[in-house]
Amino acid sequence: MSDEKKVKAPKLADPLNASIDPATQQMIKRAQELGVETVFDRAENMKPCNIGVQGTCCKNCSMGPCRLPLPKGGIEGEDTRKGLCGASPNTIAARNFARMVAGGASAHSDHGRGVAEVFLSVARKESDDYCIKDYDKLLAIAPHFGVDITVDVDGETQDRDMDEIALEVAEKAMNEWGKVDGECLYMKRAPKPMYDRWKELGVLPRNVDREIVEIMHRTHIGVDQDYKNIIKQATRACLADGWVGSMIATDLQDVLFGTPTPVQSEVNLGVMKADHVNLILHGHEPILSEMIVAVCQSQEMIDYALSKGAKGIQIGGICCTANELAQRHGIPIVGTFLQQELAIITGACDAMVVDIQCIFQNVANVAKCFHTKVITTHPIARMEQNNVLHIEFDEHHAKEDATRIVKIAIDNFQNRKVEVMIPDNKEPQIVGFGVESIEYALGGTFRGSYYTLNDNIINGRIRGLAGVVGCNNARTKHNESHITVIKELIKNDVLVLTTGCSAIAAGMAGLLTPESAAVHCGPGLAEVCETVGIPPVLHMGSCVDNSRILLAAAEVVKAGGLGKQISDIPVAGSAPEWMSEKAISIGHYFVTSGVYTVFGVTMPVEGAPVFKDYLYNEFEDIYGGMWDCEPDPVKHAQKMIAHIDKKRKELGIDKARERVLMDMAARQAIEV
Ligand code: NFS
Repeated sequence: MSDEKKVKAPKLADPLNASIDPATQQMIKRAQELGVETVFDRAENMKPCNIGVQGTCCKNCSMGPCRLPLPKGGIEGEDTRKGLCGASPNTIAARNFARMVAGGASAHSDHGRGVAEVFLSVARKESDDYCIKDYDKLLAIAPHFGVDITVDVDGETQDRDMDEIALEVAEKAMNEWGKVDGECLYMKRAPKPMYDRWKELGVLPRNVDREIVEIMHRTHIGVDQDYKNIIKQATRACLADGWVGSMIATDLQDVLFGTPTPVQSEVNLGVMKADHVNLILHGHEPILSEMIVAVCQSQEMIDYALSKGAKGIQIGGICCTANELAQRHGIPIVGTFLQQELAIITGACDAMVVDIQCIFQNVANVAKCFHTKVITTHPIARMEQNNVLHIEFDEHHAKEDATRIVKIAIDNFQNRKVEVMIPDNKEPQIVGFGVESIEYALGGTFRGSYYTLNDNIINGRIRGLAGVVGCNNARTKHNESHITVIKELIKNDVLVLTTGCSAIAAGMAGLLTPESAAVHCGPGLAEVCETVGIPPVLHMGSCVDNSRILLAAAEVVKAGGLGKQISDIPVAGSAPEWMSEKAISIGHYFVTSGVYTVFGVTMPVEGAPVFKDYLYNEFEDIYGGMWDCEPDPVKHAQKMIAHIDKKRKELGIDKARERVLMDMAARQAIEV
């Protein structure tokens, strides 16, 4: 036998099994024809570690990694598994879970801090490139920071100077990451009984950074060894994410760039244009991308693009940057997390500009096979490959940086070397719903109230609400679970609120249009959507905008008739194809805010059944919400519907009650 080892050719993904989306299937095939590897192929060749999947691999010190898989057939009698230090499977799984929360909460919250820093520099008038676009929103959020919006002048109440308000809000907001005393101010935006419960349980966050640091400390070897106590800290940190870091990110982005209102847009790879400069913005923060949009719309840049032979500049977004730009400007969305490599494989991506989070390092390798310039822009997110340009973005010279980047994209238009192939597929969509616009859609300027929504829930036209959010995961068929879960929900009259890549998936499947209601919804939801003119699936923005879903739920409570806290209302959460630590943090703040939340794929708790039972069952008595996992998307949706029905029953609205217009005879019959 020869010494030469036989090297097996890597397996290739079957495009039809990899995604339900024809454009994605077409581009996977195209990549394979060109010999360019994508995540779909890699998923065929690297299988996940079974022990890590169970959540019971501990690598928090170098005596390990200690691996504690669940024995085949489960545990009979006492569970004697332990790591070298004696850590139990519950401790290990809880530590790993808490560290995922820390990772996710830090990502959202550091994004929030970045936005707050830009807002502070605007309030201090250090930057001319940005300004406050939404003063109403500034006035709406100021009281939550304890900032007065009026002043008393000689016994008369007068409006306070806007610049003063902005500066004080900016300083107070920044303080939430590291203040010494007290608790995070935004926690009081939750319904009071929930706030009181958090206080009683001792999980109100003190400041964002501290809660994340404390997770890292507690999960170091030899510190916290009680899974319930570890999870208590994870709860504090995730609440600091959802109700503070993410919520401040959303609010200040709205103040700076405008609060979204429903706007028409398009989605999928087909939004790219062969005869235009295609500039793709990928990542999360809208700070840079907002400026790039403004620069691209300038006549100077349009003329420059024309001078290079292009017919114009097509901007497109990927991941949450896409959602941010779509909801404020109607900028088309190119695709989800799993389509990032495919956008380059079209051969028409002249520049892919990235900032932070969810960016595959492999986009740089794919770009080597094409003319695409990959440009990193954030000091904390660089790439090692030498074909990547780094242009560090700074809000103090934002316009200059953005102009440089746009010019690079335009100059690169003439360098295309591989035949361009852009799929035809794109769908129209309405995006940009939020707390304010739902209220407006349901009641108009003067009658705007969540009571119309509540009324439709009480009378049974709308069975309940669902937040379907989160990522794609190459371990599952791209978009299949998102779409199956959402269709099952709306078929059963559940109104869906969506964010992140799930929202993009919904758009790609044509579910973000009012017309889709007649095709896919049960009769009650279809009637409401038709009357009001809204889609049955409401695009609420990016993943930090899950804070909008929390606030919408709080508004439903406030409007009355559906209980006193979020856990009372018929609502459920879902992340059918989750993959990121951010998703775990979001799931945990949904749960601990009172929402029954089902994840797809797998959950890293299977190796620790006692810990799993704590999260999946015992939690309901503590927070009103609990975790669950169901990879089968139909069963997944059915579990959510069963929970919604349980809540309807508890509220006594399980039998549909129509408001009947009574004539005199009917009234007299009652009075008798
Ligand atoms: Ni959310 Fe947005 Fe998508 Fe998942 Fe990534 S883009 S912050 S983490 S993959 S939904």
